[in-house]
Amino acid sequence: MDMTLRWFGKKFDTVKIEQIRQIPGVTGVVSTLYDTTPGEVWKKEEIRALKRDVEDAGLKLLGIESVNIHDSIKVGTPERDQYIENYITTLERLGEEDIHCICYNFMPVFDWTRSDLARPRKDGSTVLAYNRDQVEAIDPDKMFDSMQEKANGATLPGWEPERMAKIKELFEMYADVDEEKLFNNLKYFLEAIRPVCEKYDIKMAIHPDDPPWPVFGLPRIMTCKENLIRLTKMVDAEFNGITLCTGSLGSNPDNDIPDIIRSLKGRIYFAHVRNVKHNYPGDFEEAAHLSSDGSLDMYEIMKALYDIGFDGLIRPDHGRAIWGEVSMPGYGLYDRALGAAYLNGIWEAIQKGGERKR
Ligand code: DNO
Repeated sequence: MDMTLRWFGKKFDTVKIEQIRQIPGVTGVVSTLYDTTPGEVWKKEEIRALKRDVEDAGLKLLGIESVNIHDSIKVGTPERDQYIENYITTLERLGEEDIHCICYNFMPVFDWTRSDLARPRKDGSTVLAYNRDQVEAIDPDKMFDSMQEKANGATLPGWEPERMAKIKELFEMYADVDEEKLFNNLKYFLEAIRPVCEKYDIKMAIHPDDPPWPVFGLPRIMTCKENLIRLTKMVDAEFNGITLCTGSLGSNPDNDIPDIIRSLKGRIYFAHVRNVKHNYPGDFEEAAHLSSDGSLDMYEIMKALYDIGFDGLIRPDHGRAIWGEVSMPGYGLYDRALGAAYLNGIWEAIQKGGERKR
């Protein structure tokens, strides 16, 4: 597997690519053209410039997180074919630059959602947190402002201000979209992009919905083992796989992550590995990566990945804000670096483990 970090590019990230280079065991990054909006065709020169920035620091651009999907594709409006064409052109250009793993999501309107981007913990750090009652008390029209005002001045991934400015229209677009429609529209999209993915050996790795339940009455489908398996079967081809995000799936205690990993053997191309702490039903907060700091068993998760022969990209995920760092919430350097080192340590121990000599 390749240990990576998510990097938002020179213009947008508080973390420097040279700093990422110094995290032991991290060989590459996943990045994106952060100032594009969903639906846009990515420019070749911009893809190359991003690649150069990464390679100049001695790292590899191993994947894209994300190429976001235009809402008309998710809703299935007549304009979707044009937007799918645009997406295909972007994939072609990425394929030509030797990029083979694309993370995307199919969440209506809002990407990852939290009630709090800086909930204090006992150790003095702050973390992203979710409280169902608090989220439900927010007027959906105000959700963007509520996230943005806590974002340390950063634009949050998946919360493009241009889209959010049209929030009412967005909600109207999705008025008659239920889970089945969303699944059908996802299938339509995947079938359309299949040839380009197969031509360039691009693996599409859908990100689970975060949190994995409906928010503001909007349907969410990438939520559990059954639905992830349904995705891989409905377009049963190698290119169609998943990003195994332990924190997103793991915020629902009913999801057994090691079991999900084993059930999706061969179709996991990217793993986001982080811990999450369940406080009580409807309330969770993020934690340090360490097993004992949260509710997930990180050893069992890494062991399941090891056992299925996982050889894709992996990255630590959201970190706590520690040591006074101010960054895009969840995406500082320090705690993610600790996470990468910890996950690499678990992996090495599993690899070398074997039978104990007596
Ligand atoms: C949040 C991220 C998501 C993720 C997208 C994938 O921190 O996990 O924004 O990158 O949903 O498309």
